[in-house]
Amino acid sequence: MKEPRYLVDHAYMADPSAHVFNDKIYIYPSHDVESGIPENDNGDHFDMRDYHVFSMDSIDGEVTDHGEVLHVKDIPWAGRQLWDCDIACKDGKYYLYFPLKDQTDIFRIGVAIGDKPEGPFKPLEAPMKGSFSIDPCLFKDDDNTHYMYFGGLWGGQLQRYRDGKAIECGAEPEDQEPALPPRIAKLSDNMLEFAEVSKSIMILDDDGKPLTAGDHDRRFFEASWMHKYNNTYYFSYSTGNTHKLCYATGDNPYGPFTYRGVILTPVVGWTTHHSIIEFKNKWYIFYHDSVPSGGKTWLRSMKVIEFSYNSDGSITTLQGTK
Ligand code: FUB
Repeated sequence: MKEPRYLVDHAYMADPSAHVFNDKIYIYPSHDVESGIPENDNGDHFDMRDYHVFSMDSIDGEVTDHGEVLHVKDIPWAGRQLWDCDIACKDGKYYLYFPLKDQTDIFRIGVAIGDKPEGPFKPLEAPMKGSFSIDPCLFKDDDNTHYMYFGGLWGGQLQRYRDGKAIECGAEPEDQEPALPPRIAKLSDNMLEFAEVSKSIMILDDDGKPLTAGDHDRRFFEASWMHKYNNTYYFSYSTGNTHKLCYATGDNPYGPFTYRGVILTPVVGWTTHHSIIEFKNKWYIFYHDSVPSGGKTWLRSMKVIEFSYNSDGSITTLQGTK
């Protein structure tokens, strides 16, 4: 696969979280809609109300839309805005993790359970204790331990917390201070709670110093993803207001991770967001852009492209659509 492929044209779908279950690719995107809410830095225009699941048997084959699998009206603690979700499978059950504002407009992360990868999913009564912010990414390590990475700045509210605790007045650190880190927590055996208080993920430069808050070209903003290649842990993420997908590598799920470079240059649209899978011995990045909607940043379309590693484990930079 040399050229990127848009996956569906009947709906706007963003933030695709791809996984392989039962030899098929399943995709869990955000479902973008025309909300009519003016665009702002808080992301109010991303007023999504449900999730669909998609599947494909081969990377260039037909994409099946399994329809609506969870709606905001069925989530007991819901306020508004279903943003980027992700999934994990354990003992034949599928756990869909989703960020949603509660009735006080605070983002929390909820869980919904299904019997099949294509859903439907039944939400729990309350969000996960200790969860906050957005963009959950689920990673199963080789020892079968599940971890959740999460966090996102600005509309994602990560700046309202320090060391996992809410602060009185949310703000980003000064430019020369360490950037606000994403979070990680091991999941409990039943997959419904954190097994530990979430921890910071440190992203370091080549000198071993934390990337600073003013380093907008490299610091973490949102859209965590974790994958493993040749026994190395690859933490990838969006730089938000500089619109890049970057990656950093480490030797364990908690890091620290050393910044390695850009995976994808900016796409059309403000946000950039991705997932990475290996399927039939090839590696793919799923992502989105706003080309089909004519550049409307809140109406995004999901795509896939193959990528490769260099002999030193670095990833060849892909070009976005800008
Ligand atoms: O889709 C809403 C938000 O936009 C996601 O949660 C962010 O990662 C960004 O893609």
